[in-house]
Amino acid sequence: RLIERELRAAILLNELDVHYQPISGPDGKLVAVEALLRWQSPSRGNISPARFIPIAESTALIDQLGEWVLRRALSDARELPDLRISVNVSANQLKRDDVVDMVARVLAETGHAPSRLTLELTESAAIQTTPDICRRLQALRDMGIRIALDDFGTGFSGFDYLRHLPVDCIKIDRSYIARLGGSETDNVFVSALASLANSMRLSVVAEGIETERQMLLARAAGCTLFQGYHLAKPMPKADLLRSFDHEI
Ligand code: G
Ligand code: G
Ligand code: NA
Ligand code: MN
Repeated sequence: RLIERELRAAILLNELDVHYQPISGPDGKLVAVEALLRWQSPSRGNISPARFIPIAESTALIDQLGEWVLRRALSDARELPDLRISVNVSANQLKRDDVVDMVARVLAETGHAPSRLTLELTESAAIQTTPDICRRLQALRDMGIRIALDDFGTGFSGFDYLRHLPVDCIKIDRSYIARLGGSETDNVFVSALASLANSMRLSVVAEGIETERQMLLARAAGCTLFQGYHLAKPMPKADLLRSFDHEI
């Protein structure tokens, strides 16, 4: 397919970039950044990962792309203060047995402690809860890496994943956060998800916080970490570095 060929070329031609979106604690203090792929194609303009990731996932290209974004994010992180780095991992990447070695190798190459890294497991395709997948996730956790379930509450079977997959964190999908304050039911959903996660000793990220009111309600509902345009948009590394200068 055309876009698959172009995407292969884009990696070689350096058309891909990584932006970073802050994740904050309840006090607004920055604790982590999420790495988000960006593709600026000279012919097609900006192409969203929502479009090209599924295409990469339907081929082996997702493995190459996944390694590329991890290496870029961890290299960039050498210039950042001591924040955690969240990198998205497609469930498809976990189908390969060498994924654990790949992550260990990139961490060693870039000189980071594994505890600095969170892998966000995304499920544009259903995640298989096979013993092999669980074993790979556990091997990553044993190294000290955190595993987050992304977009929790949407998609295939989040509760099933929570029961079977070894994880440290859920990220409540932004569609739930957007409805906070809408009705009592909407608030109850977020509280229930956060309470379930908290009783499993998992951390809970509220995604897509766009207003101060959503921030207050998400905090009241028991979310422990916060991400969204109200706090900061995804930005190039240079802008992120500049924002630290202002703080000093
Ligand atoms: O940043 P944006 O809203 O455009 O991202 C759209 C989707 O693409 C999100 O679901 C996000 O999780 C996904 N995405 C962004 N970067 C990566 C990446 O490096 N790897 C994978 N697998 N998904 C990504
Ligand atoms: O699927 P995932 O949660 O990884 O998607 C992350 C995407 O969500 C990023 O591409 C980012 O641009 C987008 N995003 C981040 N914060 C907000 C927000 O507050 N509102 C909306 N609508 N999108 C957001
Ligand atoms: Na994500
Ligand atoms: Mn997410």
